[in-house]
Amino acid sequence: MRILVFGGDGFLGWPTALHLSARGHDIAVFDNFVRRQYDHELGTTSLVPIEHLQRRVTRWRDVSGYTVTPIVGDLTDADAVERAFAEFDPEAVVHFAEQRAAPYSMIDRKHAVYTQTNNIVGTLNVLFAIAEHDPDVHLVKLGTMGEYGTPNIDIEEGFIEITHRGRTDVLPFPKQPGSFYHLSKVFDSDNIAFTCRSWGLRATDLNQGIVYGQQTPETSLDPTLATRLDYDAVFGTVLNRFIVQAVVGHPLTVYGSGGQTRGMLNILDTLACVELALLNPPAAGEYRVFNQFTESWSVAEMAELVTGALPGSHRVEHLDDPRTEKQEHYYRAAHTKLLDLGLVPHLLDDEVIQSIAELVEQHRARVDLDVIRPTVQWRPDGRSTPAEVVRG
Ligand code: NAD
Ligand code: USQ
Repeated sequence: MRILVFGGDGFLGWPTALHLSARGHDIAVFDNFVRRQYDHELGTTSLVPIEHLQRRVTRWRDVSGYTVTPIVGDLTDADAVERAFAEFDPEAVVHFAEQRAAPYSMIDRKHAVYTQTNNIVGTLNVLFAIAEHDPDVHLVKLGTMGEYGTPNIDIEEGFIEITHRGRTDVLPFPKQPGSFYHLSKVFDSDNIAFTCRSWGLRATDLNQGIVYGQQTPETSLDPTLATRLDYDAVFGTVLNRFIVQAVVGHPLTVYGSGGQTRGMLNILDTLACVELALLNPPAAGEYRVFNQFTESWSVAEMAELVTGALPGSHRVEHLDDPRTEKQEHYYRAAHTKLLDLGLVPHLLDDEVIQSIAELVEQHRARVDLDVIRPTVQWRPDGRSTPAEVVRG
């Protein structure tokens, strides 16, 4: 299959591109390197050194014999997107190319506007390019479990059957996202569903949970092929952060009580899920949603798991929660559709944590302790989460 990977220079896009290339697909990656610019803006960098895209693709060709075509472009530039479609003529596109950090989107008005403009306009440009170039192209779009928020009922996979005043329909599951970033994904989902309904496009919205890990069989072949690993308070995600903190002897930064529960998955399962979605496309006009995670953990449980798996004594610190989020809440989300397609999950255990910790150990000299504590507050007045929200 000819697959165009938007955001193919990022944490997940690059290893996904290699995974698909190694399986014989014809891959192009499209990226504007803005993720590398956020590092400059925030004064941080990936824990694992990463190479420039040009060096990455050259090394991949040398190591594997396969070609990945790099395309430098900005998704918010419609002409650049159209050119990429015209030149590469994809049969499917995988869209990772968004500003993906909730804290970054909450820094201030400028960052909220940037996040929503970048993400929503970029996705609209992809939808128009598909419609104009070839409506048969399958769009695989990375969404987020955070679109649903934490309702006090079971979360379904995209849709819920509702009976109201004697009439029944299957409707989109209600959305209660917790940041301007998560909101951008909700707007994307509505735009994608609308274009499937009205233009007959075919799309898979992967509502992904929080990814942990960094190494994949392809990126491990050579240091030049490594993907990034973030541990700072803006882009670092909870489990990878806790492992880095434990390795360098920093207290584990649990926000609030730590009862916040989230769907999690290993980076290896991200690759497998995207591949499964591509190999099993929806019908023309179908908008489908898969909840892409393999197990749920609370933040406090993850802290306990990390401290238990790694040698030495570790301290867990409960910080005032900089976010507005429920810390104690019900959480049960369906995630059977990818399992039905054949996903065999890599579950979280001591060994997985120890292998990530080994990698961190190799690069521990690069850890900057100054970027670990959270600085971005959800409320412009800087006050912490109101008690009724914390209780759920
Ligand atoms: P990332 O920031 O490492 O990668 C995104 C890539 O997209 C970057 O290389 C960036 O330069 C590029 N990009 C952003 N805006 C662009 C634009 N306008 N034009 C061209 N390129 C652009 O993020 P990631 O962790 O790899 O996440 C990829 C996708 O998966 C995102 O959509 C994210 O919301 C989603 N996701 C990630 C996680 C996670 O835990 N990392 C969890 C759930 C969902
Ligand atoms: N948290 C801590 N301590 C930390 C870091 C985070 O307690 O040091 C808590 C947060 O308060 C939150 C939870 O851990 O309750 C998850 O935070 P996170 O930063 O790991 O994840 P999140 O902000 O939700 O965003 C990440 C990705 C995003 C993706 C999302 C999937 O950055 O791209 O969409 O995970 S989900 O959470 O399912 O929405």
